[in-house]
Amino acid sequence: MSRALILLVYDEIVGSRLLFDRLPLQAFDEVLVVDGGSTDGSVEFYQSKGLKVVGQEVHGRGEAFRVGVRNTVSSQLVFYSPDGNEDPEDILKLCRCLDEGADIAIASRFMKKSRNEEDSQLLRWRAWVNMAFTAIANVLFRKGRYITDTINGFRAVRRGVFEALNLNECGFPIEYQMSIRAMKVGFNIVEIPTIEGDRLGGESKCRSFPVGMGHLKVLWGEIKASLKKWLP
Ligand SMILES: Nc1nc2c(ncn2[C@@H]2O[C@H](COP(=O)(O)OP(=O)(O)OP(=O)(O)O)[C@@H](O)[C@H]2O)c(=O)[nH]1
Ligand SMILES: [Mg+2]
Repeated sequence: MSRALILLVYDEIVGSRLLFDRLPLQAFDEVLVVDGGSTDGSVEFYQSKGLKVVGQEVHGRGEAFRVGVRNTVSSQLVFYSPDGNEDPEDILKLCRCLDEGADIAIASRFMKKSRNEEDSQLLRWRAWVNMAFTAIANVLFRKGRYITDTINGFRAVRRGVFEALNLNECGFPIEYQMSIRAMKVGFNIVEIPTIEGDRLGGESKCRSFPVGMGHLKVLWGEIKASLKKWLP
């Protein structure tokens, strides 16, 4: 089974430098960097390491997923964001889940033995909103086991599964759209617990309010699509 590691990068020079040596590059047939328009030296950094970097004609993290898939050929795809949130140790664990039959393997921030970025805070708004979106997706669309983190983008996916889902979201909610559509079809989604680290440097591209609204829009779109199928 061939494997592609797809790095999603938009001005992540600090995390990229600190994490690079911990990436298990030798275990992959292809490594591709999808750049969202970095101006902080991230592109030059990866090029200096001999990696292929492709840019985006259309903006957005969702589009970056599609660009990554279009520019690789391997049957297993792992999406990794080098900003500090994602533990490189989990990369091969996700691949192993696919080896063992999973269609999608998600690094969950909300399982036993997991940690999410906000766990040390009293008010964990982002985590709560994430869990609420996940609960709604499970109630409405789940066919198999309960998925604890439908939103984390740190995941591995079979190429055929990614292509079959026909994802059209351009921004952050692509992960939610992927999870919901996979739940609807009944694809085998497996999760592993992950310890979410803090951002190592640079700035978040995820603005909570518009991204939250984007998730609502994706959810509504998926409900409407299901209603159209069920209603005469
Ligand atoms: N290629 C590409 N990468 C992106 C784009 N937007 C965000 N990213 C990357 O996607 C990853 C996740 O983005 P973040 O801004 O960290 O979002 P987040 O993890 O929800 O927010 P934090 O909690 O602040 O880390 C990072 O590695 C970003 O560099 C984009 O438009 N294109
Ligand atoms: Mg992040």
